[in-house]
Amino acid sequence: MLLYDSGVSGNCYKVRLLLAHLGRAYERRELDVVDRSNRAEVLGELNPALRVPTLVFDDGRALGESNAIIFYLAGGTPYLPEDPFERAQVLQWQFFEQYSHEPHIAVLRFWLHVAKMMPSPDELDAKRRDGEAALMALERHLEDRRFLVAERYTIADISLYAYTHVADEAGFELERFPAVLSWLARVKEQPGHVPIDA
Ligand SMILES: N[C@@H](CCC(=O)N[C@@H](CS)C(=O)NCC(=O)O)C(=O)O
Repeated sequence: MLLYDSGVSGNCYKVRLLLAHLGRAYERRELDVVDRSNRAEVLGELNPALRVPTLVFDDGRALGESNAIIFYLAGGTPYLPEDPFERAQVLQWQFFEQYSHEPHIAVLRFWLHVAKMMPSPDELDAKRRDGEAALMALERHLEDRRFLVAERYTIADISLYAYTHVADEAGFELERFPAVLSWLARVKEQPGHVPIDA
């Protein structure tokens, strides 16, 4: 397998983290996430969105979208429940991540920490407000739970861990979310865990 990757990307980290848990070998090809000038040339036939992560299997088939990739790779493993309702709950959190969490926390982190660009005060306020709302939703859910779905570690946790554990790089104060902090520590303790910069 070949992963078109970026070391700073939480979306790519979701794939690397699950592959590490599964002990599966793969090759990494790093793409620049700021200079996108070669995207069409490199990913044109592989991913309609021209983004990383993109995973190419040994038979030539390719898959884009971080959450679709880990949903596929987790099939038949302990990281994706068999029960149809629990599988839907996993998807619920993955859609939440892509619509209510990543567009705020990851984008603000990208601006401030990766691209080193300063958004306008209005853009900054909007990202902070919406990112905090996402962290508060996680906090409420995790106050009386160990993991997001089925009280065990699944790809729902991987999807939300990716950008939550680096939310401080976007200026979010995680100390204000104690249940989230405890959950982050539990995720980090899972066998085979690797850091984002491994
Ligand atoms: N929804 C996509 C988002 C992927 C995405 O935004 N990738 C970023 C890196 S985190 C990227 O490729 N950025 C450069 C670009 O937009 O071409 C996913 O979850 O995989």
